[in-house]
Formats: sequence, structure tokens, C-alpha cells
Amino acid sequence: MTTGTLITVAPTGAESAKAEVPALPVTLDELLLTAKECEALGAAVIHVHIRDDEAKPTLDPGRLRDTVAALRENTDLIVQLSTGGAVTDPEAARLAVLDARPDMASCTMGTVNFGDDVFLNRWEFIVDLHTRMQERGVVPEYEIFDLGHLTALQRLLGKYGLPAGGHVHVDFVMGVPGGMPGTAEALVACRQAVRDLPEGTTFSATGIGRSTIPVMLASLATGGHLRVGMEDTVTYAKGQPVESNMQLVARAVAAAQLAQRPPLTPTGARQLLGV
Ligand code: KMH
Ligand code: ZN
Repeated sequence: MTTGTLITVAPTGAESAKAEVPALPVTLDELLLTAKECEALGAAVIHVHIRDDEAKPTLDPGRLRDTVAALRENTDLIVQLSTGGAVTDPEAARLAVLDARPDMASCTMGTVNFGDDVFLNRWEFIVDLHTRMQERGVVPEYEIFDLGHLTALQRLLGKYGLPAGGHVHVDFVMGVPGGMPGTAEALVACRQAVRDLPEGTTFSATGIGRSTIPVMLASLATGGHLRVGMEDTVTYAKGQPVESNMQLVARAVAAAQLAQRPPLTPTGARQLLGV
């Protein structure tokens, strides 16, 4: 409760189309501009999905390496690559994301219905991701789409040990159609279950779509951190499209300040997360 707030920006995702959401950053230049401006506002971590020349989601290894290098050169942000990719990405390509040597990578803790699709995360695949991250010194952020994913994480850590860096950090991704709802009640249930994880485990939360604000407020009120960005919501308020990721980060910073838990710098975030 006493620490500052870790703010992660997830600027792009794999689900929205550039044609429908023109403000979505999809080129490397757009991503870098977004990253620099979000860092200046108070973000400390960037959760990255990249796009190809047609603005379609890709896990192209060369592009991922170039993206990590460019973000490191231009910002001090902690670079977290998505290993979730798009629901259509094969496991081998998702594992190969780690070859780009990011500071952090996401690791989703179970399969979940994802709108009309299925986001598949088999147990053996999760074990592979976790152990490869241990070997390479990549710090995981465990993505929790449902309460049972926290039980799966407890099992994973019990069998295979702590992640690289020794600190456990989870992110509740709430309000996905098919996953847990984006409500304060669901967040409190997850927060309770975090107590069964290693001491010192920290959590962030993000609410998809209209659950963004209740999840943000509930997370701050229960000692959690924040993830915001156009991966998770493209509507700022009823009938008002998001203008930019910066608009969402600025709102999160204001909420964190109101909670008297101001944003952590990237250096503070590195200390917290063991990066
Ligand atoms: N795009 C979703 C299918 C992650 O980045 O690790 C998965 C996702 C989670 O966004
Ligand atoms: Zn993602």
C-alpha cells in the first residue's frame, strides 16, 4: 500500500484494426513516439505487440529485435514483449519471442475463451515459457484472465521455482468476454488469492473496454498497480474514442496521484520487479 504506482502502457495489442482505430500506433516510429510521450507522463513499462507493413499483428523475430533495440535506445522504459501475440499465433512463434531478449515478457496462466475465439495456453506451453524465461533472465509478468489462473501460477512456482529476478508480478486482465468480469468484486477475489503466492507478490490490473475505470480505481484502492492503453480500451468515455495512449496514461497518472501513490520511475519499477 505504501509504494508508488507502477504504470504500464499497452499501446497496440493484436485485436484492433488500424483502419478502424487510426490513432493506434502500428509502425515503429509511431510506437517510439508513443513510448517517449508515455514515459514523460509517468509510464514505466511498455507491453509491446508489433505489426507488419500491412498493420497486421506479427511475431517476426527481426522486427521484434529491432523494436527492443529501438525502445532501449530511445527510452528508459522496461520493455515487456507479449508472448500472447494474436489468438492465431502458433506456440513455437510465441516461444521464439524470448529470442529478442526483452527485459520482461508476458506469460498467460491458462486457456481462456476470448470473444468468439480461444486464447490457448496449455500447461506444457506455460512451463516451457516459464523455464525459458528463467534460463534467459527475462522477468515474467503472469497474465491472469480468470481466478483459476492464480491457482495455476501457485502450482507452476511450486513445481518449477521462482522467476528470473526472484520477484513475482501478476497482471489481472479483466473484462475479456470469456474471462473474469471487470468488477471491483472480482478484483478483490483475485487480490485475496494473491496472498497464497510468495510473499511480496505484486499485482497490476487492467479492465477491458468499459471496465477500465472501475478496475483502475479498485486496483489503486487495494494496493495494486495499473496497466492502461489502446490494447485494452479504445473508448475514453461514452461516445468518445480514445485520442491517444497518452490520454489514457495521463488519466492513470492523475488517479495514482489522487490515491497518493504517484507513478514509479522506470528505475523504481526495475527495483520493484527485479528487472
Ligand atoms: N492478444 C491476446 C490474444 C499477452 O499479450 O500476453 C493475448 C494477449 C496477452 O494480449
Ligand atoms: Zn498483450
